[in-house]
Amino acid sequence: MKCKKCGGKAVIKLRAHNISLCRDHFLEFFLNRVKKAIKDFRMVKEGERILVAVSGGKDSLSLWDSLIKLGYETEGFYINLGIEGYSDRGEEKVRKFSRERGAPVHIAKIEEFLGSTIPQASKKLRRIPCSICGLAKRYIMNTFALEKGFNVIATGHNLDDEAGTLLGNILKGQWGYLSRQYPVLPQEEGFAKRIKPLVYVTEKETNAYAILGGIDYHAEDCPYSKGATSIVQKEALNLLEKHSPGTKQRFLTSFFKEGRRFFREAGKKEEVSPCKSCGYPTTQEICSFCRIKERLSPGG
Ligand code: Q46
Ligand code: ZN
Ligand code: ZN
Repeated sequence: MKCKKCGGKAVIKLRAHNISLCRDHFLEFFLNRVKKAIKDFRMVKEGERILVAVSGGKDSLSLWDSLIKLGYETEGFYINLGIEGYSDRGEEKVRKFSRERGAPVHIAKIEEFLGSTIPQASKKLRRIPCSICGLAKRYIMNTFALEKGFNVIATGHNLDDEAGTLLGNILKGQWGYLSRQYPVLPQEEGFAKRIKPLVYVTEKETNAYAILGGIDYHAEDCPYSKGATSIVQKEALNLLEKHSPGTKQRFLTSFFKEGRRFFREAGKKEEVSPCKSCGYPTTQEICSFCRIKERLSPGG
């Protein structure tokens, strides 16, 4: 197998693009895909500071690495969820990456915001950990970004994640979510802009980028991610992809270009106003984060 660019020894075959590439040309290919996504969706304006949400895993560290290589001004943000062993090992990888690249990272502990770790909160409220975790991460990340003057929050969702979410929303008939599924969500009152620069690269490509690029990432999955429906949806898409390479990319791109607009009506947002307790935008009097925090407090 030879590299299509230089004739050297290829290390990866990309069936969706009908090419094989050597290490160096693959790393270049990956960066070009990230660059193209940023340009196609006009994700970043000149001078904008980017806060990169990092977990220590291959996606978020590959994202941070590529943004640094593409010359963006970035800082990392890690939230330690207090999940025994797993969270501390993730934090270690993030700190190491930050030291090696000379890129600043901010570390937050969820307990400082919520008064409990994710496993404690889940037990006390009898709710699945992910439902509290997702909401709390979004809240903490957003308030931190706005407070510190970051215009943009970047997350490591890749093509497989986005195509899987799209399939899930269609299967569940969540039409309102469909109109808001896009790789860039603009800055709105009380919310920082959110971007997904890995939307054109697959999980396999991101994995290869992390390994070939020498990124020391946290290979463990969160213990609560097991059995998630999203994994089954991704597997279903991989089966289709195997049969017809390029399916995932076509599915997602045609939705962004053509399909999404049909769901605009369903996605009309309810009026938001500042939370009476913390000022965060909410459709209710008190935001969901404050309500969870209240229930977790000693007298709650
Ligand atoms: S939501 Fe759930 Fe993830 Fe939080 S508890 Fe783990 S699996 S980390 S993206
Ligand atoms: Zn080559
Ligand atoms: Zn609030």
